[in-house]
Amino acid sequence: MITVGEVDDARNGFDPSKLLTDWDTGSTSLLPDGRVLRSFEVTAKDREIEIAPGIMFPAWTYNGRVPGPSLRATEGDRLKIVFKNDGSHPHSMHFHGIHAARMDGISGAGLIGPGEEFVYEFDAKPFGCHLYHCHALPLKRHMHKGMYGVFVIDPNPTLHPEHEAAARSRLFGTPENAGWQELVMVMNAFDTSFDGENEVYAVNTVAHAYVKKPIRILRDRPVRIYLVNVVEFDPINSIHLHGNFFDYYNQGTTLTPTLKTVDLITQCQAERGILEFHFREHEPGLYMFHPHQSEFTELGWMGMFDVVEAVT
Ligand SMILES: [Cu+2]
Repeated sequence: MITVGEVDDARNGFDPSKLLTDWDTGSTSLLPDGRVLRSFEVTAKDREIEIAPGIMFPAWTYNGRVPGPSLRATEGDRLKIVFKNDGSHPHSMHFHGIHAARMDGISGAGLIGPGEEFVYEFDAKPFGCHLYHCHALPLKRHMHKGMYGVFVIDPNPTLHPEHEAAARSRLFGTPENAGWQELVMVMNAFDTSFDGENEVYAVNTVAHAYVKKPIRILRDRPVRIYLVNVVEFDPINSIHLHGNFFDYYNQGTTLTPTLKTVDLITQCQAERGILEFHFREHEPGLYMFHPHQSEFTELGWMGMFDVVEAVT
């Protein structure tokens, strides 16, 4: 039931197993008022990518990869994103966040032509699991060509004294955060025949990548997934975890779960959230995850966690 053959990760320039944990935290400096200025560089490029063995897709990318870089900041940072368009079409970066109209990534506000550059600047808020995507028209075409990525804003624990431990566990770079196994999963799909229907579905682009190379999970450490749905042409997507239940934080903007003890959540287009679970009481083995739209599963969106004892 899974794809036959191998995708050439080296030719693609990205490896789905590495995309799971590959965060771009930018470069930081201090502003005169003591705040952190966090700067990112993102370039739009045309790139043909292999989405299933032997199936090439003419993608439009951010930084040459699909999904684009997983941008990660801390609540209250001043963000500066230098966006260059080396592609063949007009593009932008539209952030799901709080910002001025002139930073919105629509026409007249950071939608730029080939060869141009724009700098988006705004404050990192609210904390949560967000996304960015191109907002050029036709939007569905620009998005589904690969122009999307995860945009996570970690909570600043000092601003959340009532849930400080939860906030610290989310804050990248803290010992509390290092205890978690964090994974980025972008549910995407590809219309390879350009008929307005998807032929290939995945998390992080390559069909069945995590069936062929299961995601290793240490049994004694908790798991946190930043999950975003960017599938075009199908209104609904979902994730179901086998043999286990999880807590869910819708859009990641709260420090207590919005759903407790569920084994499936549904996401419409651009919906996202954070899943938290563990396998402490499980025996080691392969635990499947997939959407409950069975068609998507057979066309590439399915994976496995390989739960193992802690390596000493
Ligand atoms: Cu675009």
